[in-house]
Amino acid sequence: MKNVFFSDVRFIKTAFKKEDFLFDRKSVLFIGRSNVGKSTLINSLTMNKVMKVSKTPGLTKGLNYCLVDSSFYLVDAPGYGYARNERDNFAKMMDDFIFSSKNLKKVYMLIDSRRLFFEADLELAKEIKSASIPLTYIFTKIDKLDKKEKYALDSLIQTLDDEYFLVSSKDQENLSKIRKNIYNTVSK
Ligand SMILES: Nc1nc2c(ncn2[C@@H]2O[C@H](COP(=O)(O)OP(=O)(O)OP(=O)(O)O)[C@@H](O)[C@H]2O)c(=O)[nH]1
Ligand SMILES: [Mg+2]
Repeated sequence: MKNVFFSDVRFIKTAFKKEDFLFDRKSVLFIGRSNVGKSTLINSLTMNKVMKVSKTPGLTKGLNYCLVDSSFYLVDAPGYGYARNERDNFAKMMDDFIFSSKNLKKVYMLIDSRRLFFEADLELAKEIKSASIPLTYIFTKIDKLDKKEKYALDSLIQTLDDEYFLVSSKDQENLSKIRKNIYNTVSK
């Protein structure tokens, strides 16, 4: 397959509860701790400033739907592990989304490659697998790694059974692979 580009990209809406979710098209979901770079990645993939990005964690609220080429949704989730009082709401919303979305084809879990896995990541990964939804890890911010961190990431990757990608918002290299992966996922 040649390079895949997402040419028509539209922000559709923010959903806060089950009644607001969209089931009319296939979707892929981006999750991860606050500040790992979910919204940045969606903007890089779409080459569009469709999502809001900030240095301050906790910016994205609700599930943000972005429609690509009138055919599928990229869904940006709020980060976890930041605002304590929002944790219960977040857990309920994600449970609803993961278990009620027949059209959810894959979850991309973003992991800050300097920090690697936290307990919350592993718990959520377990839940996604229990719902039989394919899970792919994306390690972000690889431009920031020092030697020791690179070694830690390499060691971790060797233990992974699941599909994964490495990305940096400073480097276009792996974006094309991820676009292809999304395209193949929603074309099945
Ligand atoms: N150096 C570097 N910075 C990045 C990268 N990806 C994201 N960032 C920065 O990380 C910060 C957080 O990015 P966001 O995309 O808002 O993160 P998020 O996961 O959507 O955060 P929440 O919505 O709060 O959960 C921003 O300052 C980005 O510019 C990357 O690959 N490399
Ligand atoms: Mg965000």
